[in-house]
Amino acid sequence: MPEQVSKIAIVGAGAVGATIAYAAMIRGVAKHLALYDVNRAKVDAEVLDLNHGLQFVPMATLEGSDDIGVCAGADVVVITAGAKQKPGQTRMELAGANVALCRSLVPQLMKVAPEALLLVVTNPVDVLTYVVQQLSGLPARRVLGSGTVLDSSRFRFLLARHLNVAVQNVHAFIAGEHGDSEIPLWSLASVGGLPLMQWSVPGRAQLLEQDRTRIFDDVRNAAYHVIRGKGATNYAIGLATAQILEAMLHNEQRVLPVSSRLEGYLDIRDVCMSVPSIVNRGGVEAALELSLSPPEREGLKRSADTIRQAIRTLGF
Ligand code: 6V0
Repeated sequence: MPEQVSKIAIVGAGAVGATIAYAAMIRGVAKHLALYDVNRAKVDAEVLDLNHGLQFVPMATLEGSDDIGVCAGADVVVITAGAKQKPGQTRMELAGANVALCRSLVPQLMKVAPEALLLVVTNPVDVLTYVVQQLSGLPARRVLGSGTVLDSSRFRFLLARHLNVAVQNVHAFIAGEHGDSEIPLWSLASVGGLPLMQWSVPGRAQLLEQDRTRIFDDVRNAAYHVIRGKGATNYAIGLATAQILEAMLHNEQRVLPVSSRLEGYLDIRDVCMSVPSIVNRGGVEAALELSLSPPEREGLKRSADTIRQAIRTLGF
């Protein structure tokens, strides 16, 4: 069987775009990587630096340009271009500028890479996933956002550290907006098959209500802390995005809390946000209908309302 050759194009070679390229390259996600950025000096420098490391990773080629034509033939286009949060700024405050960017970017992308799946990372990611889907005219399943994949990994890290168990054995999701209205799905969280709400292991820390409050606050405020210290978040989102890309390009059928358009999910419609969903070569195949607790259902609905209101304010 001929080897399947795949290409990822990344729009925006800033802190996030360059780190996604680095993570994808190390994991050997695709044979070809392309970076596109309006800042020629920046994209050239990032690609040169990454190319100098090719000897140490699985075989791949890497190119960059300030010409969008470099994205031609991509299987997946990752959108990371645009304004980012300044210290203290919320993700929603970026909406106006980044929607304007998408209005000019998406029609150009549809010309050069009409077959691609689109993966939105730029914030506010749920609003932009909806906007990009509308502007592209693509079926909903072909446009997804990185959503709360990052928030869920922050959640799992903090739980694992508190309980002193491996992060790989903690299964827990943050759902809803990738932002201030997100919610933790405590009722479904588990460690090695043990529901987290029943956690009690001799010699280990308990998970009291005040611990849960503190852990979720730390998840929700994580980006604010990192941005205050270093001006951007890049490593974890780079790895999270590389995993989403793998799920797509390698047809993994992986369950990830990506952002996608919901139409009738637990009575939520006409919005993009994150719930655990099956991701494969076609994009988002299905959002899993979970049996949530009443407060979790209410929380998800409120989060959907927040995102939908922002979408309407922007004229979509
Ligand atoms: P950055 O380092 O300022 O990079 C942005 C890049 O976009 C710059 O290199 C610009 O030159 C480039 N750019 C601007 N306009 C265009 C255009 N029209 N076409 C091509 N390139 C363009 O920002 P950073 O990389 O830190 O963040 C990028 C976006 O990702 C921001 O909106 C962040 O808020 C968002 N993030 C989203 C996360 C998530 O979990 N979804 C996580 C972290 C950051």
